[in-house]
Amino acid sequence: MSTRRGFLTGGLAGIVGATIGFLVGKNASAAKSKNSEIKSKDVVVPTQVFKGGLVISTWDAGIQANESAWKALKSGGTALDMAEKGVNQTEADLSNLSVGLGGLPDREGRTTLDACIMDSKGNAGSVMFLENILHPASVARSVMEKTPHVQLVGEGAYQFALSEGFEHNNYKGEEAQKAWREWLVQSEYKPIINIENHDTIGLLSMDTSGDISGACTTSGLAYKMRGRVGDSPIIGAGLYVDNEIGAATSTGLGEVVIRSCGSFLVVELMRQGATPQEACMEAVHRIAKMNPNFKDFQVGFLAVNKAGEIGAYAYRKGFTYALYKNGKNEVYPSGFYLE
Ligand code: SD4
Repeated sequence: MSTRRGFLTGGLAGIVGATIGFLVGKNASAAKSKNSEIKSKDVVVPTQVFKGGLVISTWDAGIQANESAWKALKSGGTALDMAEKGVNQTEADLSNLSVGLGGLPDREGRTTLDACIMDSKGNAGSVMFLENILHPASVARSVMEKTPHVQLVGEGAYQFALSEGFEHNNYKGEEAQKAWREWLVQSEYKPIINIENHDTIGLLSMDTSGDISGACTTSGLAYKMRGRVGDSPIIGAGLYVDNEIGAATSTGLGEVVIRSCGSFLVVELMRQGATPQEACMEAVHRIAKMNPNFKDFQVGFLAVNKAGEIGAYAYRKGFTYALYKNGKNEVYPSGFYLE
């Protein structure tokens, strides 16, 4: 047991998680050594795989995304189809101010989109700083499936999208444009917690074979500098999937997530034996430690492991997530760090 928990520090040390059925893998003998620190070579191999299907996604809007993901599963889709179709639902909701073409624009009044997707085989695709395309997550899937690359940016991503049959879309959200014009009066750039109505959608899906995929899509921080890219389209930051272990996704201030390789960190912590909840907490604690003088931000992580256990934790109060599991699709508040 001490090997499983040896790496956990500070506030997590006393937490006894509910992880079930995990074995330390081929380096079990190393794990049994006197050294209570888990060795990086140790792999915690799940012995139990959840096959009931599951979707977890960020914020209240996740509830509709989960429904779409579930529909994809029911019509024979894979975990990857679930992830794509799930977030497509949110992208198509033009009333959403943080995802898709209805999202709040950058300082120059232009909405630029970031998205990525990852499948159960470790394949990944991403688009960043993409304009005038309704479904960036689907373009990310095309990057993954049809190019030898992982990331396409800006004009190149846009041209690729057109070549794949995605249509140019001129939509400019009235509400978003109005908010931007109001912002212009002071032109003060301050990422504000939850006020931007964080709705970035990060979604993790498990199909009935127990395979995991994920997608993350956003219009990013409101009134960002032109060209700014957040964590959401960055593999390992906004999203990471390791089908052997589990997956994680993030929302909130992308800069702090990128600097901590947040989603990759969460998955690696699970690999070393943490429950999804412990892993999300440790990632948030680490971000808190890295940013001791800067408290005016929000960040939240979601995670799932092969056993179908989930984790959700945020820096501040207010982060919610939607979970579709065992026939129920409901929104829950996450735990949080800052009292
Ligand atoms: C970003 N993480 O661009 C995104 C913003 C976000 O809900 O999550 N908003 O930094």
